[in-house]
Amino acid sequence: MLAKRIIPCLDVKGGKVVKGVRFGCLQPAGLPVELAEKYYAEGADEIAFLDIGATVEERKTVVELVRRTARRVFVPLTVGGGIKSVKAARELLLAGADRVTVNSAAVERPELIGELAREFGSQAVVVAIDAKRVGAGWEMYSRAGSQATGLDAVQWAKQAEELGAGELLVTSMDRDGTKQGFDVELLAAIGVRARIPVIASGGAGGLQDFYDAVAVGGADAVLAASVFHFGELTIGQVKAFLKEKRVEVRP
Ligand code: 0VR
Repeated sequence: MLAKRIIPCLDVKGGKVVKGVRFGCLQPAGLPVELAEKYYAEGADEIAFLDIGATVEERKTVVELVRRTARRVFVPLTVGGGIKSVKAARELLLAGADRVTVNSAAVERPELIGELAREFGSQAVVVAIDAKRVGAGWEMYSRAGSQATGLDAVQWAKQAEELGAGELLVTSMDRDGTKQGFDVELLAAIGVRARIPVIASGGAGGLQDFYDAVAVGGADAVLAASVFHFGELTIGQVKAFLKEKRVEVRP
């Protein structure tokens, strides 16, 4: 059984780590490289950077952040936010990222997923699914949660896999930053359809949430931001709890 991965997520805007609730009211949450080093020292299995700024300037800043982090942090770095082309992905991978995540650009041009997979291998391509509950299902959102796409999130996840995605980063917009727990129904709905790994994201509030994401939601990895940035939980505490519950984790 593959170990479940714990992935702290650093949402970056203006060169600083920020954290909001349901993709809004962003608060400062620390310095990116220092925070990444701290989480690496605490035993993070991967580190995710999400560039939520919208400008070209921001993109240059994030490339530099990745370059500096990759010299100090020796676990896989996954970087996303505004990636629209193979060229932009290559710049981040050459700077030291191991994988890129795409959302809006893949919704607008689904063939981007295959282009990235053919160029870098599926293992370097994560498709981010930002989903909001609508009726009995979930709608896919793009553009940092601002644009309803009209797409069914579960269908889109399946399509992303068929197009070449190596992993799915499934974020519940309803739960993001709320610490009310993951949307395990969303995770399970996608997990039963997709053969590729699913990273749970959005809503981590306590130790039990991490367990529920893997045991009930079937996630292969768990991403969190608020509880780690605001010092409510450490990665060590999460891993010890999961180990106690007989969930395989990397020491
Ligand atoms: P927590 O609930 O704090 O653990 O959030 C984890 C995860 O949802 C966030 O770090 C991140 O995926 C939220 N995403 C986006 C965004 C936040 C602000 C603006 C845009 C985006 O595009 O994903």
